[in-house]
Amino acid sequence: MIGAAVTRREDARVLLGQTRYLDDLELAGLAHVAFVRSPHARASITAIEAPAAADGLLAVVTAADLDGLVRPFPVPPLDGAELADEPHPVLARDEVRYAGQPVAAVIARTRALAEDAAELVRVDYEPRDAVVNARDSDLALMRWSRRGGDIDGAFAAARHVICGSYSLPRLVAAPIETRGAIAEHDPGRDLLTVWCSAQDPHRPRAQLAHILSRPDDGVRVIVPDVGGAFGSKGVIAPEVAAVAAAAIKLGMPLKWAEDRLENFLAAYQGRGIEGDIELALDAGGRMLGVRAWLWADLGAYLLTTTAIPPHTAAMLMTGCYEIPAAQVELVGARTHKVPTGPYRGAGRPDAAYMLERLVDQAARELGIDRIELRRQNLVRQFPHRTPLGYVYDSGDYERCLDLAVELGGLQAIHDAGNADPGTRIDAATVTGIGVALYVERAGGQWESAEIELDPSGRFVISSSACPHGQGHETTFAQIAADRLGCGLDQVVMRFGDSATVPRGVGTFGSRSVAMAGSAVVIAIEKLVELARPLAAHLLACEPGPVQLTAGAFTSSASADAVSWAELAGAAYQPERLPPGMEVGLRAGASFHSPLVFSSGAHTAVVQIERATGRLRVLRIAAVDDAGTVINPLLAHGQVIGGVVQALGECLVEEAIHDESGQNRSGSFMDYSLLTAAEIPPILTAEVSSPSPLNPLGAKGAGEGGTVGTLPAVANAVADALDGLHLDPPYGEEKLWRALREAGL
Ligand code: MCN
Repeated sequence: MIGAAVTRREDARVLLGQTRYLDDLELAGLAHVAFVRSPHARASITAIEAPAAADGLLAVVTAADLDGLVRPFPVPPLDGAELADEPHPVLARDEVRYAGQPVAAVIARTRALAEDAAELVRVDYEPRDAVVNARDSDLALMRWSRRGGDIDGAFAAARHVICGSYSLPRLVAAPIETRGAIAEHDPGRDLLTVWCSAQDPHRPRAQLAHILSRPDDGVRVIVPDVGGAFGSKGVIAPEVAAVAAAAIKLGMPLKWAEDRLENFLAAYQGRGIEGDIELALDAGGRMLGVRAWLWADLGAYLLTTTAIPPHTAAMLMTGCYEIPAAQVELVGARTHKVPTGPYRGAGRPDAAYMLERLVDQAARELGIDRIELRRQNLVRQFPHRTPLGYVYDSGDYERCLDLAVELGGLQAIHDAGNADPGTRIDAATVTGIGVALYVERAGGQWESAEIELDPSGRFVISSSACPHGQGHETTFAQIAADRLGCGLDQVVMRFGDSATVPRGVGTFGSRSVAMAGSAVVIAIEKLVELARPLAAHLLACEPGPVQLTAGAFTSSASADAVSWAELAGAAYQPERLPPGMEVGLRAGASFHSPLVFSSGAHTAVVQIERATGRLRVLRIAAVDDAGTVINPLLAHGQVIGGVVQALGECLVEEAIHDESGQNRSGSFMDYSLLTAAEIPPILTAEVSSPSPLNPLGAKGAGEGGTVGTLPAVANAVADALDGLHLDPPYGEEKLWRALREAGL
């Protein structure tokens, strides 16, 4: 089953409309919450006055009402980073720091009445000037720096030093299902239950336990079906914490289901980073060292994971190259905008974009072919410790590069004598080709799984990972069926309820298959060990030579075989058990490992219309290495989804705040996503360098598409513009002006 292109078991439910998302859930006596939000990016609050009464109004809850009940968001330490004591508050109290920040929760019998009543809440603000650009901010929420190898020596010895400045705008994750939660407090058991549209139950539970100063088992989080997250539901919304606290305080179950405008305004955003970066090379083009100064626009406060993407970007600054020395200085600036956090790729595209643009510039300035310059400097020996301290477990970067060049038809363009962009101009268009490689940090930390053979002979597996579109219900069942030798339909997967699934970390960072999938493997190994004595007993032989082969237990000492179904029949009948064996067959395991590193090479061919500046991506070739792939069909879907998100980032996506901190891209009228009609042919191929760090050999596939395509397209655009650098998104006006600047 491992490596089989099985179609998703969950799709029938999705297609028949049988899924149940947060807003589909109802509870008896449920009241509804709407939020009063700050209209200003920066202001002092001098007074908040609730209406005396309004139709259906039940309560107005402000920060003062939650005194003693809530603390700000937890912000864990991060790898030597200096983090300011500026955690996101649940509700704003004396000041607001971004437009859209929740100030008061208004509770009414229906959502519509709550929204009407919210308009009657009077908040007096004293507005102040907002800081919107990271480099203008003199307030840091985060500082981190590291140097490794002889960086001064590298730059002193360099024959060439190539410099570049790059910038990526903020993006919105835009999942189809927006955020939301239902909270109910049972005072008898002092149990808070929160149904939450989240990536997993564990992190929301830990965040709520911290914010509400409750023990872990005083909070139960249930994740229903989730309509996408793309990183944006790893940290609970401050609104969810407010809903939970208000449900406890008021003693009534509450629901908040966010609308699209709120999601644009107040859901944490992704990217938003700029950098100056320098590459030192010797006369022959060998890379000696890299130095980077990064400014991340972290927004107004630290959420639990705000500091992680820029840290990941900083750590990946040597990419897939054998660069002996590196130095990175990172400032996470405070601006008066909604905070940032992980968005698909979460720092990896940022690093790949800056480094791969710079490598292209180096190739140009040194007069070396850009594919050759890359090939010459690739990491070839694994494990490889980067000067910044990551240890790459496995990979075949050269194979990825060769395949991507071949798949993208770049060789043919070269062979046709069209390598020089000058020869690719015709009356109507200019054409560019781009190549980029990437390394993707994946896996790490730990996950767990529990498996039970139930009396009917089905395997019920509870996993600490939690799907929100990836297809774990199929993938994890494949892993189990493979190891158990059973059919897929004999495996039942359970996810997403902190009261019934084992503890774990969560679904993010392309880590579920490598970590939680490996936990399933180990739990199965334990189950098989527990089953062997029972099988031996039923075979009337010694357990020693009993083995599981093709779904049945056999022994050299017996001609018979015992199936899992027979074991299930016996395991719950004490009189059929060998002496000392417990009733039932169940096992649990956790798995931990260091990070694993996926990788890949993408190429892009683009054409810019000279009269209009319109960019057409003609094709993308994506070659990705996720180690052992469990389900090539689903992994391919992940790559395609990621590539399309990256194309959106290249072509149209940009979250814009004006100079007063107002969100100017607050709806789908102003923030565009690509539609299927705008997607070029995406050619994919796979390289497989199994990871030595887990029993599956698996690495991550969930983000690679977003990481490789951005720099490939950016390099292709620069190639078309005869080397002129532009940051995305590549809108028509920007390209039209650039064509004129480049004399094209
Ligand atoms: N897979 C595989 N073999 C591997 C690795 C992955 O077959 N060696 C396939 C499996 O089908 C698996 C899927 O790819 O279910 C993703 O696995 P993995 O790379 O382990 O990533 P996670 O399951 O941890 O998912 C997280 C990742 C991230 S970080 C974002 S962001 C993202 C993504 O998944 N958000 C998504 N893909 C998404 N897809 C959907 N539909 N919706 C989102 O919100």
